[in-house]
Amino acid sequence: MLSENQVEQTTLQLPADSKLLVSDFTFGVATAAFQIEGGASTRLKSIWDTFCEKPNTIRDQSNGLIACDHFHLWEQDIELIASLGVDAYRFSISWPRVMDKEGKLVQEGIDFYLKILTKLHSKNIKAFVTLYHWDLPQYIEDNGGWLNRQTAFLFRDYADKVSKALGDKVYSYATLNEPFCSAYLGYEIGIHAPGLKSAKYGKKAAHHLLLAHGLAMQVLAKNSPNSLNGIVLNFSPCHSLSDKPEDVNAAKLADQHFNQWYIRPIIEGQYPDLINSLDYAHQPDIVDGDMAIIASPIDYIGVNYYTREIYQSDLENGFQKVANKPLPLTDMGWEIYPQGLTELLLDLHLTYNLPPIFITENGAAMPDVIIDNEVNDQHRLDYYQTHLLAVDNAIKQGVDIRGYFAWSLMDNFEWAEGYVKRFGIVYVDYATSKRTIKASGKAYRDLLNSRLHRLPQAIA
Ligand code: GCO
Repeated sequence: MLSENQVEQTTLQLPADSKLLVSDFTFGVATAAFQIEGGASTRLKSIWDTFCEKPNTIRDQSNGLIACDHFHLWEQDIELIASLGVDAYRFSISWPRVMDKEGKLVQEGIDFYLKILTKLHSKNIKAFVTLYHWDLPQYIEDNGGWLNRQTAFLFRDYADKVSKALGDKVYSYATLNEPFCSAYLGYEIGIHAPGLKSAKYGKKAAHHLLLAHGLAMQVLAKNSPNSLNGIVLNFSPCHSLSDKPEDVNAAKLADQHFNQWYIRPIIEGQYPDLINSLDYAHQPDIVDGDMAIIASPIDYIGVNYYTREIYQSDLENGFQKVANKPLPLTDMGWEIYPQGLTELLLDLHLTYNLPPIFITENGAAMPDVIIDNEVNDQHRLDYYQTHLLAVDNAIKQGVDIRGYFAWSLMDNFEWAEGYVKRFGIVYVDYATSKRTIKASGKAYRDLLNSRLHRLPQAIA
């Protein structure tokens, strides 16, 4: 039983002066191709297909062959998205669906996305398209993947062909989603595809990813000058366990490795000073002119935020993540720390000369249960409530934030966690593919509708 002062809030509420209620603030939901599409027999293999086939890589031994079957259910999914009253939908293009091994466009693959774009347009929903959300074609990995400089040029070619084929139907492009995850999780510690593990690989892969981003930005500026073109990065503020100088330094070092390593070259054309103290074998292979390409102008920066991390000093590596997290935690074991989002946004704003920011992902995995067609995900709803206020707070302190996307539209393949972790504001029954809007999804919808009621012109 709840006591009187613990009344559950079943709606999302923003103060009347909230900067999120202005008519040009964009609210959306986000997904990624490999996590929802399925339809694997109609595309080439990606590194995630291969990774899933290896033993002990995915917690529930699952894969992305069917996933949410969005490949077949896309039309009803867009109806669902529209029913939530969002302004925008962020999704990714599967590179192995739209290009063949010779680097030629596959028309059937492009047609799939053209149908989606046309339907979104008919619903007045802006399309935020991510070109790379981790599903590298396996044949490219077979040639070294992101450790091979050539992959950056293959990505440029892919971005060129896709952006020409999609024409003016895309409101915004992101070149890459979270290059940190591709480089560090995929090539340095091996918990994501392609599962390589070497301290030598992480920064080399990261450099080629960043180069790919810069090359693609140049192509997008030419092919799609009217869309908002940028990149999506993930950040976790790095806090120190204590005030001891060695712990404070440990947190700073982790921040350089995991956060600043990606944003600084993009905004300032330089890696953090940490580069000077890296072992030679761990250094990225930088060719003259690369940094200027990486720093090609961007129209916006996408910020993904889930949690903060706490570090202490460590003699061997300089820093070590503290395993015991302060409560409360999400089902991923990630600390719920909304003030970290305000802190992060202010910090980025004060450190860099940034273009407008979109919060391109924010959300939480919770141990959902469905009873009588209802999912009462109170904890997720609370997570959204506190994080939306955290964004509002940052805007009020002067940060230029133009939009917010909930991760995720629906439960999906959560990478190494398989289908065990649910991030959706819509529940997916994987046996039947049935979708059910959770309490958090209804609250999100009601918040957006109340806003549209106040400002009927919100969807331009
Ligand atoms: C990410 C990924 C998502 C994850 C989400 C939760 O960009 O990190 O885009 O694919 O599902 O972050 O871990």
